[in-house]
Amino acid sequence: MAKRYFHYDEIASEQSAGYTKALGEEFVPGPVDGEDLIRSRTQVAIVGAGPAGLVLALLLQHEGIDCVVVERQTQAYVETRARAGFIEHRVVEFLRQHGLSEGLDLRGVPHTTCEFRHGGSQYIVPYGDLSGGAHVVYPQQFLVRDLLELFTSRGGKVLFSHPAVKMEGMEDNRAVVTCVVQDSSDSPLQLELECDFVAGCDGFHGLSRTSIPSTHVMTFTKQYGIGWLALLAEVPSSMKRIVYALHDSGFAGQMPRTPQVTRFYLECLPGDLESEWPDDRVWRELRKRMAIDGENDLITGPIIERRVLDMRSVVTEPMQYGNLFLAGDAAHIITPVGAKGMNLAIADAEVLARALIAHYRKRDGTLLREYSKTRLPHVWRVQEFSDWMLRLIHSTDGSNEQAFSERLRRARLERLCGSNAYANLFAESYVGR
Ligand code: FAS
Repeated sequence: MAKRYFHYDEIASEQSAGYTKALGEEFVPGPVDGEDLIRSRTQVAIVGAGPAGLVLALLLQHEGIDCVVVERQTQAYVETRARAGFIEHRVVEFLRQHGLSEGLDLRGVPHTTCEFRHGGSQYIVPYGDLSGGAHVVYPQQFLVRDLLELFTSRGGKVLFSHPAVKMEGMEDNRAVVTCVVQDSSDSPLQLELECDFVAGCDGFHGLSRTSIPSTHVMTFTKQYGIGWLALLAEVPSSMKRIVYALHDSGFAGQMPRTPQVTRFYLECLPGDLESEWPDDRVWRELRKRMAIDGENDLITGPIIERRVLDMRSVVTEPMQYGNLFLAGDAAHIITPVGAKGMNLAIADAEVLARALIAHYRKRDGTLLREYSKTRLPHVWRVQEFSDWMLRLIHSTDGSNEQAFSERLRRARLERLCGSNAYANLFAESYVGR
């Protein structure tokens, strides 16, 4: 059974034309020497074209380290999937330092204040002044599009519609990632990507984390018993900053995204159906919960996306197994409360890239061996902040001491707005300094 090695350049360039098209005369779809398999080789196989995978790919590419990104979805899907939008100060600095911030600098909007509303009053926290840092609002899908464009324009290869279905050999330096090549033909081909290292950047529902034997990992989960209705509305933001409204009927939040689209969140019951939240009910609840002295400045319009999210956080330890390294949501998920998910993913990619570069440039594997130990303390610090923030804006914390929790929430808010030390701590964690 002969296996043919094709350089993925050949594969990728043929992908759009579909595998049916001959690669020169010798390649036809279907059985090849009795084997409908393509084998290729790279130094680092990156699974997943989200923020973690693409930042890692660009940093490795810059150092001339060979890598391929395989992505389950199509390019169009990846470039339009709306998720996060708040980029931390530290991450903005990092992207600028590595020449990855052109779009963000051109179209991103800096933010230095946020607002809490409670009992009809508003409290503005000037976290930028307090921390010396700023967030930049730049939708995740825009950043992903920029990173993809940069990576491919510099010759990088992303194989879209290539779901990884198997990972093996990570524990004995013979790592192979097997992907199904989803193309128009009715006999899917398989691509086997041999590599030195696998970067599992395929999100929480990806293959990487589940490819680690359960005896080698511990998973820490926190279920909050709180649901969030995540909304995108085709309206400009009514308030020019992030607003957290703490209302007896539940939390409501407004997160600016673009001049035309705004992200809203509404606390709901976990397991609520999107169909139970038609537009008029959404706007009625948002108006009620965000009102100041009964007044409201909310601009309403069509809801273009709604999705019920279950508030939970999960951390996997360790974030590596042999030559497989997890980054981003593949290793940990966090509630969107503190807008930390994407920022953590990029921070993982930064540290993993540094470790891989040290391995290839200096033949020094120390940083790789220490990768998980290096990342986990930061991951847990951010989880701790997100947990604190969740308890600040919700009176429900899944326990049945509702009234007690409500008093605690009020006390936290009073302290945040009354103590400089508390506000400084909040600002530093919130802006990610
Ligand atoms: P990603 O999930 O972004 O990317 C993983 C990629 O791997 C995907 O493109 C996926 O298609 C691909 N993949 C999966 N399995 C694969 C396989 N077997 N083979 C090949 N490819 C595979 N964070 C915030 O801070 N604020 C928010 O408002 C916010 N909103 C969110 C809303 C939603 C609905 C979700 C799910 C998350 C949200 N997040 C938010 C968190 C989000 O930003 C994530 O933290 C961030 O996308 C993580 O980036 P990655 O780790 O790169 O994973």
